[in-house]
Amino acid sequence: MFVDEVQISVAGGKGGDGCVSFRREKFVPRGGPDGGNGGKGGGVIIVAQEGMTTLLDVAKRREYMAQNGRPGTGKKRHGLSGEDITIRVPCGTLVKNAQTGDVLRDMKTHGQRLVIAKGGRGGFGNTHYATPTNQTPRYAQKGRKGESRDIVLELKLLADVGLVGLPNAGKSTLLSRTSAATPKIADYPFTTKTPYLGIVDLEKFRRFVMADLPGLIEGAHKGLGMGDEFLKHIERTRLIVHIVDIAPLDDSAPEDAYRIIRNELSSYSEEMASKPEIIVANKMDMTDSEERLAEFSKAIDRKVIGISAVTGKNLQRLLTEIAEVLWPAKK
Ligand SMILES: Nc1nc2c(ncn2[C@@H]2O[C@H](COP(=O)(O)OP(=O)(O)OP(=O)(O)O)[C@@H](O)[C@H]2O)c(=O)[nH]1
Ligand SMILES: [Mg+2]
Repeated sequence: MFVDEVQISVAGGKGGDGCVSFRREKFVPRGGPDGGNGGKGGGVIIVAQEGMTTLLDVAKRREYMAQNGRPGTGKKRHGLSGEDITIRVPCGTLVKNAQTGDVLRDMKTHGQRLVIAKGGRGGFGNTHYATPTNQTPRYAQKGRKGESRDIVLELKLLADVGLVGLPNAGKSTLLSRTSAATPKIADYPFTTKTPYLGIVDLEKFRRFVMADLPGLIEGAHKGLGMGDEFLKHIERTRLIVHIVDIAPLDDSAPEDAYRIIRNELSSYSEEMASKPEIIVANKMDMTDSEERLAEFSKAIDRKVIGISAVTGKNLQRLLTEIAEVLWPAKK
């Protein structure tokens, strides 16, 4: 499941109180003040983390409270600072003020940090207040409260493009060639077990998220091979890239493979069936592929882009075609 919106409360830890204390030693009847400062409260920090694709982990908790600072103690010992809490979110997560909906930050790049709730300052111990005219201050400062707020995390990393096809068509290979994602690739069907996301960077400011789905089989829409679960994840994509193996080992016809998947998409929902689709013939590095491609295109009476996810052939053209659907030129 992609969890794409979560509301949480965050709070920095309270600062530790300062300490009132006086030196007590043998032979030092009236020792001076020696109360230490309180420690700083921990902060709550949001960090963008590459490779995460859902807010599922974040959603396991409603409240994120950092640790309080420890109070100061005698002998001028300062309290320990409270520990920070780090909330890791996928790159592309918007941090919003839950009350107003204002975007506080777009966590775009890996490692980007946002201190969302500062910890409170620790209070000064009485040592701090000693002056020549008041050598025995009997007060210390309280620790300050940490910041607290309600925020909404919203993941914008929903897939724009969904890759579908029979098992072994080369979906994961294509994703790994066009993004930094590293899905498992192998020469047997059902290698991919769960949807996988990759970010494809085009030119500046243009990037899209592509979801690699596990291979679909006949009956997927009814739940065979968990196909309905997977199809759910591409419900909100704007475009389907349908990959067909142009030279399948069992010599089956590419148009049959194509129709099986089309049938699953339309049985799943009307909406799915009517999504824009780019048809891709993969493994064009295999022998006789040009002839096969021509036959295939003719059989289904649709335009087909021939690529090789392995050699990289025509990948740029495919990405350009995808971009044209996602960012149509204004007339
Ligand atoms: N010759 C050739 N082999 C390819 C090409 N693309 C993928 N393959 C091979 O096809 C096999 C399946 O590739 P995957 O990318 O795992 O296929 P998939 O569609 O993700 O498969 P599932 O996850 O099982 O649905 C692997 O052995 C790949 O190396 C290609 O362009 N040319
Ligand atoms: Mg795969």
